Amino acid sequence: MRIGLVGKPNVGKSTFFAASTLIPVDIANYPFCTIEPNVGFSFIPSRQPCPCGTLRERLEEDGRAQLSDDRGGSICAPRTGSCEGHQRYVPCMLVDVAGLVPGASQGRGRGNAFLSDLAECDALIQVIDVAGTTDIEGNPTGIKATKEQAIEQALAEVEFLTGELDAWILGLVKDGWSRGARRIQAEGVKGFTQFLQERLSGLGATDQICQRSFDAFAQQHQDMTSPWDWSDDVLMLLASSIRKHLFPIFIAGNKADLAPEGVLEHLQSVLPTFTPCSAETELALRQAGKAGFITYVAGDTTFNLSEKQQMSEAQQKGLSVLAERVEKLRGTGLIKLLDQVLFDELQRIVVYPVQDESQWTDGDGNVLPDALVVQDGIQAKQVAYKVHSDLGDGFIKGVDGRTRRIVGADHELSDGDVLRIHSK
Ligand SMILES: Nc1nc2c(ncn2[C@@H]2O[C@H](COP(=O)(O)OP(=O)(O)OP(=O)(O)O)[C@@H](O)[C@H]2O)c(=O)[nH]1
Ligand SMILES: [Mg+2]
Repeated sequence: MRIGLVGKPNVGKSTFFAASTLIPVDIANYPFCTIEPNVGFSFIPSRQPCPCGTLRERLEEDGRAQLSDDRGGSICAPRTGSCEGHQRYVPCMLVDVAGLVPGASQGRGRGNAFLSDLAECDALIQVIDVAGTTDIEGNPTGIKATKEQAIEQALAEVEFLTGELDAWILGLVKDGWSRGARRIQAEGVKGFTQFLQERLSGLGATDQICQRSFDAFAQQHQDMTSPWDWSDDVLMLLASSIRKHLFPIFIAGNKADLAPEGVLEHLQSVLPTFTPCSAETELALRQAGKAGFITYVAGDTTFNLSEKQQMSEAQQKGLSVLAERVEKLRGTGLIKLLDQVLFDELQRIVVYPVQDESQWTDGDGNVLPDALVVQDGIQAKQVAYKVHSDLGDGFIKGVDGRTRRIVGADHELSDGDVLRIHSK
């Protein structure tokens, strides 16, 4: 599962990436600063509290254990990510790619190489510049944009990206179209969606995605009698439907800290997936947190100054600017957006496989070491396969860690479930 950060050059994609992953990458105020994609994990707060809270209560009631109050009372041992105050952080892969310029689908800029960087993404976050600081190619404009200019430029960015993606997919579909047309004639819809899947498998298109894309297309274009005569407009309709299903796009309205008055409200009212963001602010807060100047919980709308650290006047001033910004913007938007993409759009839940159903530990006694991010509706046996193929092959039964009930292979898990798997 991965989310791609896309958009024209110089909008703050790498800043978004660095703030979310804390991986240092090149950031600069000129286009094409990033060429090769950056790949890394962001850790996102799970929606349900970590089961280590429930476990702790139980252990305390039993009066058996001396439990530490470090980490806000969390007693789990995450193998990846972290947990603080029973708030578990789960990994989500992000890809920060080179900026996209008009004409990329015809090979401009990084062209097709760029597009293939996106191939395996399940969803895209398009980072746009809501402050109008850059032109469509990412060059700094050097002038202070008006509200109208900023809105116009932001909407042009959104339109141009979907246009490029559509054109790219159209190219792939058109190439070999006579074969596709023949398959509609000979095998009907089934054969045709298979053709699409074969053409687009490199982009991560599944049967289901092709089927859904085709269904949506067919609602707008019912006539299937002579597909070899379909005009480019009709094929574009198909390409666009595929793009919508293959790459759901969310908009990060970045540089919100510099947006002229009224721009954010307007964009929010016309773009359904729009979230105002300030990647630069998030990056500064995370770095200040890491250096011990503040305590900042990613996604929060405030932070606290640390009493321990001595600060210079300049540092204090910098932090008060940041405080004003996060208060005004009500958070930096990054975690809010990632949460929405991961849990709402991609419908992921978090489940905790364990080996000991009462202690919720693995074989080495680690408490709740793994928090798996999986598709909602996943069944017990599928979870076993996620842990290890042997565990899936030899699946006998599961035990729900909370209720201690035995569950079968097709038992559907819920967000925050603990599952013990018995296997041959
Ligand atoms: N004011 C403000 N500036 C930002 C924000 N995010 C990024 N920037 C600045 O925007 C410029 C470009 O940032 P990058 O992250 O390198 O942009 P990019 O989209 O990765 O650019 P390319 O790799 O060239 O495509 C840098 O000068 C950043 O400091 C923000 O939230 N607010
Ligand atoms: Mg970059």
